[in-house]
Amino acid sequence: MADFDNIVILTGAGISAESGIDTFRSAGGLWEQHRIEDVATPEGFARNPDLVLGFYDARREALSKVGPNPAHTALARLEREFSGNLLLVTQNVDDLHERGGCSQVLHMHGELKSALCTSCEVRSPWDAPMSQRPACPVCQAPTLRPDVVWFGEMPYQMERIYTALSQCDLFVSIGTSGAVYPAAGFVQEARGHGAETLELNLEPSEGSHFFSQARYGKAGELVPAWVDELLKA
Ligand code: BJW
Repeated sequence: MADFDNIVILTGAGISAESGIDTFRSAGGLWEQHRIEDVATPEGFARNPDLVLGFYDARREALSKVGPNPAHTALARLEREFSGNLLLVTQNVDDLHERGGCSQVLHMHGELKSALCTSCEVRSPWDAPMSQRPACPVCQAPTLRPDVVWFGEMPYQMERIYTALSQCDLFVSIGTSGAVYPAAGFVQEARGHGAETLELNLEPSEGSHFFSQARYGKAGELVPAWVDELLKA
């Protein structure tokens, strides 16, 4: 594998699948069990906050019962040992990258273990249920919501991500279906700036034809092998 100085990695639900976390769009995935409009839009939250808070409480609780897999720990090794610039962007709201040893993770769709107060708009670390309407630790209003990015909302830190995409010489997408924008457009953005592009996924994503290289299989096998190759180059 060639030498690279600036790498951007995008991860999706597929990287956490082998840890036991449901993906969204696979058979039996979260969107077969729940309607997107009900649980992943601001309108759904306004209509039925109990349903939405319960959905995220259950996922936060489930997260405490699983751990990182070899794909997460391999990326942590890359973060430690790669001598160039690396930006790890995840669409995932779980904390498995961090628990796998990564210290710099950009959660563009927010985090399960964070609360956003709709009154004072402050984000606070959060590891408890929200269904009982706890008080915001900053303004005390009982107006916390999950600090996640729903459809129609702006993902976090887009400026920083697009700057990194414009400067990277390698863009790698791991375990994402390419069904959700703006993340699905990152490959074209990086390619447009001359980067090499690599997809690591169980199967071709919706945008697979935009990648210059692809490897298909389980993230827990593909990612450690790719990190090995990159660090040996
Ligand atoms: C494995 C594996 C294994 C399995 N190993 N791999 C029309 C056209 C274009 C865009 C739009 C449009 N209409 C509306 C939009 C915009 C909209 C959008 O994209 N809609 C689409 C449905 C078309 N997007 C938005 O609204 C976003 N905001 C926005 O656009 O703001 C305006 C803006 C403008 C300009 C610049 C910037 C912004 C917000 C999107 C928010 C998405 N939120 C969610 C929920 C977050 C909280 C939560 O977790 O509940 O984010 S939806 C859900 O999908 C979640 C995920 O992060 C996201 C992506 O899913 P992901 O990770 O790809 O999972 P899956 O399940 O789809 O795929 C898993 C993959 O893994 C599969 O490929 C498997 O094969 C693979 N896999 N096992 C390796 N073991």
